[in-house]
Amino acid sequence: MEKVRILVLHGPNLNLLGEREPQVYGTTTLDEINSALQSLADELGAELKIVQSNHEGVLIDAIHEARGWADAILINPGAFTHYSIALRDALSAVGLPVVEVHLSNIHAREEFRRHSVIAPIAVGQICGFGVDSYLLGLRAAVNLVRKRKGI
Ligand code: CA2
Repeated sequence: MEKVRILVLHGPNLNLLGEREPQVYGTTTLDEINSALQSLADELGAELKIVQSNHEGVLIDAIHEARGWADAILINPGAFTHYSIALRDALSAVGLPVVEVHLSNIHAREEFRRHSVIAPIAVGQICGFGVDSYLLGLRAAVNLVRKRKGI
């Protein structure tokens, strides 16, 4: 079975997961999320490249570098979700299918979190399921690549 390549991006402050605000974001650490993603990727026949950064430009560079390698992008843009036109433009420019995920239900939180500038250029958004948002998002990304490429 041909491998599907997925770039996984974690935005700002997600490196703090499990250490602060467990009532909002849970007790799972980013390393644990990445391990769960890797196990699922192995099961699904997918290859992952995982990047976390607190810097917009680093995320944008990773998106540019995904051209020619990745089949799709799974991204939790963190707070950049709500205002980074630069991140949206980069995602849009590379033309790869994007799955947006969030640990929390952004639509049930403060008004400023209810709007995503990424959502209109994403294939879809999954939010509110904690770590499962990522796992569901990975399944969605792999399935849509297999369907589009017929592999
Ligand atoms: O729910 C999500 O996944 C978010 O993308 C998380 C972002 C937030 O700005 C978005 O509105 C929704 C924040 C990630 C910050 O993560 C922390 C983890 C531990 C302690 C503090 C922040």
